[in-house]
Amino acid sequence: MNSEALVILPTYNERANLPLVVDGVMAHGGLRLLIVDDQSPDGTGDIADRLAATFGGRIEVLHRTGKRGLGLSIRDGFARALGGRAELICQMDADLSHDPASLPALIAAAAHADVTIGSRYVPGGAIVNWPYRRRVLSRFANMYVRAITRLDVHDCTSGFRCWRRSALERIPLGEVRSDGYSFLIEMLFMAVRRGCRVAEVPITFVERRLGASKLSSAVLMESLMTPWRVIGKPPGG
Ligand SMILES: Nc1nc2c(ncn2[C@@H]2O[C@H](COP(=O)(O)OP(=O)(O)OP(=O)(O)O)[C@@H](O)[C@H]2O)c(=O)[nH]1
Ligand SMILES: [Mg+2]
Repeated sequence: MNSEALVILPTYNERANLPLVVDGVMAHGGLRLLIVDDQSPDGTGDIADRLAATFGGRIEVLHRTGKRGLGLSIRDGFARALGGRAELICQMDADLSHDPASLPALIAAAAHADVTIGSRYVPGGAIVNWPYRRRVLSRFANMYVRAITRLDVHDCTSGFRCWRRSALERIPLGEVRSDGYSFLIEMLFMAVRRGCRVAEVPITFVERRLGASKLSSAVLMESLMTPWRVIGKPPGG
């Protein structure tokens, strides 16, 4: 496997999941890990430090302070990664919804794309244990985003991605304003607008079994507005 690949793992209250995800990522020889914790009240940050000590040198932990947020965390992770030597920079959730076993496929596809997406909505992709309303919401979100932004991507809201360093370097990270799903949409739109080639590889997304979701209605509302903002037009305009 590419020895210059780094995986960014944002965490907030994932103490039960983190050791399992870390084991899964570390099972792939060449990979390094950057855990970005937002001062999780459940002590995930301490667990991350212990894991970093166990896997000497392959894991770094970024303890964020200040405003918490998934988008802010991944942005800080990207900035840290670009300051290092990684040629490929992956991002994935730490709640076991994204299977570390899919990382080699993502990384392999990155040979021919600037950003590769682990996709639920290409042949071979699947979702396990999501209630009907979550499936409908996610499908609707993707149709909505595609219709407004004209992005030719089946899963615009997947947070399982692999970026080439050169693609991330093209994006002015300081200008990315949104959080949650909006952050994912905005990053993808900016990348495509700057000429990045997108590939999708099928993944099986599994609903989290441990810990609590941080998905809020504010995050969903923001996602409704973001496609209009990124294309630079008011809704309906
Ligand atoms: N550093 C950091 N990580 C976060 C924050 N919010 C969520 N995360 C992490 O981001 C990943 C995705 O969060 P989830 O709570 O699973 O949100 P989701 O996947 O959109 O929602 P579900 O589908 O319900 O799981 C997980 O690894 C979380 O621990 C945050 O504010 N800061
Ligand atoms: Mg999740």
